[in-house]
Amino acid sequence: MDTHLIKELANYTHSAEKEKREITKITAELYPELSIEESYLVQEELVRQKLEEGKTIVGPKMGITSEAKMKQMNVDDPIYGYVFDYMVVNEGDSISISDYIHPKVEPEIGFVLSRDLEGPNVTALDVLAATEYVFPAIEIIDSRYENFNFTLPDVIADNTSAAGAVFGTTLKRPDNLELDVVGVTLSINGEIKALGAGAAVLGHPANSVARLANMLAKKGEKVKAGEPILTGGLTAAVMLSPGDFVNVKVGGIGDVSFFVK
Ligand code: OOG
Ligand code: MG
Repeated sequence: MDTHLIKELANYTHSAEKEKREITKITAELYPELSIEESYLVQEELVRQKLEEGKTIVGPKMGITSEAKMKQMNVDDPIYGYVFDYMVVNEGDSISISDYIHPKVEPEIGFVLSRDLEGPNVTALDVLAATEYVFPAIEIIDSRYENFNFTLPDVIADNTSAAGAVFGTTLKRPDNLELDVVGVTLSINGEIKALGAGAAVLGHPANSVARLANMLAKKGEKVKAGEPILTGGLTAAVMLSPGDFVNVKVGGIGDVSFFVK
């Protein structure tokens, strides 16, 4: 895959994001043979373009880490992408639906590490020993592809549908939590739309951070201390509509909310 094609594909998803416009997935016509490895090269170029525009990375995100997400999106392997500064929504704030294409929300458990973790052999135990705190989070995903229809390489080249993140401010040390058996609810206007437990994410959300460290090691990068890390949707994602009040509650940790206008 030459650099010209990498740039072309990064421009393709990047311009769709900026113009809030749906596009046909890359593997439909543009480049059907796009592999996972190539799609991460496209993602790297997309990240480079954003950084060049002055945007900054807030933290990494894992995706497709639960069976609920695998089934909903019809893809079957964990992937990673990045949350940027312009995507962050403050807890309790409002978003405008017109700033997105077809946004959905998913409940997630976030981690912040006190020291860097470098793969390839990072375990969940390493992650928990290095965890400064965990927090409740809501991810807003907005695939640039028509009807959220994509293959794994497509979604990787689209920065894993990253569009928004609401980080809860109830920070808890993980020592006294059993993150695999904590319950999680996603409510919209007071009605529970989805629910699950921490174990939905690769058996334990710490496994997701370990997996991230081990995947990043392939390109010589690590999971950095201090960055908020999203471990992936615990449940299927839910479509947003104007007027929605979205709340995610994580047992023993706290809750986080925002409004949709
Ligand atoms: C891809 C993003 C997946 C998650 O938490 O599983 C993701 C998508 O579903 O559009 O962020
Ligand atoms: Mg997610």
